[in-house]
Amino acid sequence: MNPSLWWHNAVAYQIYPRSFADANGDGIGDIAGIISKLDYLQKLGINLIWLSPVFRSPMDDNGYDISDYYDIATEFGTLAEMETLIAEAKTRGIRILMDLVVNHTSDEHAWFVSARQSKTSPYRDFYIWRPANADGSPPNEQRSFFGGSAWQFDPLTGEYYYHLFSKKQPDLNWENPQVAEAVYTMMNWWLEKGIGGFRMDVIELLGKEVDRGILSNGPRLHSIIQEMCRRTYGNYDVLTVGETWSATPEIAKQYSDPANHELSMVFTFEHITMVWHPEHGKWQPMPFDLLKFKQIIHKWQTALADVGWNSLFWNNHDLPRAVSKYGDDGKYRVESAKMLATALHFLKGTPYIYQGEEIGMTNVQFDDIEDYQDIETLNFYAERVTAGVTHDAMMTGIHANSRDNARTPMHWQASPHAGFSTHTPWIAVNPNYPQINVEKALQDPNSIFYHYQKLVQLRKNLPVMVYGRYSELLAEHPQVLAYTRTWQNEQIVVFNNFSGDSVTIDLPAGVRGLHGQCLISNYAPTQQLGERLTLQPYESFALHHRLTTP
Ligand code: TEU
Ligand code: CA
Repeated sequence: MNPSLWWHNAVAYQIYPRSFADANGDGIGDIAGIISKLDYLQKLGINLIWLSPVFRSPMDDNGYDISDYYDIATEFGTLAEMETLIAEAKTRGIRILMDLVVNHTSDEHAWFVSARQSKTSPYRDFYIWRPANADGSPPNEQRSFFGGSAWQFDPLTGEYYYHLFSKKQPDLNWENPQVAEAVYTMMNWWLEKGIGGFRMDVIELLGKEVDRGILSNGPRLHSIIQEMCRRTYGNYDVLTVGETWSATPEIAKQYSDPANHELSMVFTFEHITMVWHPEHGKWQPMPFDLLKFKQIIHKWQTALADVGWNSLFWNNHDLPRAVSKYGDDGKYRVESAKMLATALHFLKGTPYIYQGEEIGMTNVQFDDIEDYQDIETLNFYAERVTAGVTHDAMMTGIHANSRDNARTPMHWQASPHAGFSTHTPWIAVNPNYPQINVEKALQDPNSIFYHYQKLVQLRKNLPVMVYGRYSELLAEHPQVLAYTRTWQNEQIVVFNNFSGDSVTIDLPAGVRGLHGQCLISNYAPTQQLGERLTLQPYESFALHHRLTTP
């Protein structure tokens, strides 16, 4: 492992610009709003921002539908403001990761506008077109991830185009080398502006073979990424993180092994999708099973121990809030949010905090489907209710897993609209903002915020937290996630009670009786272990000690 890579001990913070901070009072978050909160992020201690897309976009999928990669969405600001954001972040030691969305563009991108005009357009082959079947039906049965067919008939030229997401997000044709060239030019243009790297949207789809029904992990995928690396970010000291829903540990290793010159790391989702129903997916959630969760964490920590690198996250802009999904967002909200933070940040990899996680923001439960804004949620609601699923059953799934759980405005204050905006926001605020907000968190030395601040600081100062070998403890315990990290003669022992019960455990030989320095805890600090350990509801702590040489 090369210890000189700056992102090994970095902590990232994800911003969803539409929902973060609105500076000009139109109800929509913007770049000026982000700039106004950089001091807050510096106080948290993070040194990397993953910025969800801010490019010019008709916002069919809140910016994941880009119509101009070289400009900023009008509602978010200007290119000059983006440059100011990069510069202002830099003076605070913060780098900015841009969201690279190149599986598809918007249908309003100039390439697609030209492509659809005629079969002889120079951009026709930038996208994926197929003739209709003899009866006029689409070329095949493939479905879009947002519901409905993956094929959209375009009457101008009488052919279908392919879209894995909404019909306003036509897929680029990565079999056309001109697409790659155009994307490299754009990536280098942003790299020259001094960005810290890229988060790469659904990168695993780039090698797809549509006619054979191969979507993820297509045969050309890794050569596409290697060439992209060589032609663009490989020439800069930046971080790249790919979004890869179907990566196995072996595939993740392939992406993130530095010898392969592909990506710094990938986001993998096995710990997320484990509660999705095998057939009905996220709309019919299954109960959380800690033993299964622990096996998944263990598997990934072990597989990438020596080669490759993990990213660590509990939530993002597509996922429910961590404290609601894995903790208790009622009685033990504060304890369980801190426990989840500790459990994640002591693992090996680069942690990503999603906006609002650091104050323990929770899922939202709107009663009315009209209050939801997310295209995926709305499409599936319509599709399934038409197919006979009841409103109540659909709302149960939406409350658990709608992407809007993550997208309600950030809570800055107890004032109207949570201090996010002076105007009614584009999506309703979570009504619990008077209790859960940044202003309150900053005034309370025991807040979740300061717990995160401490974790971020510890990672900067403790090589054992970054490079230590991970080893599992109490593998069979159904309520407690525990592990050690060991580096040279130092060791950190971490216990996390994932339940609302107090739990007493018999400690294994290796940790019995040890004493050391309690690095962090969410109850009174524990410095000394006996033969048994009792953990309070959601209690967690990390103990740092020196190993005596045998
Ligand atoms: O997400 C990829 C993706 O597959 C999602 O649609 C995912 O399946 C879903 O959100 C899980 O609930 C990325 C972005 O993160 C997402 O916001 C975009 O909508 C999507 O790509 C299209 O760009
Ligand atoms: Ca605004």
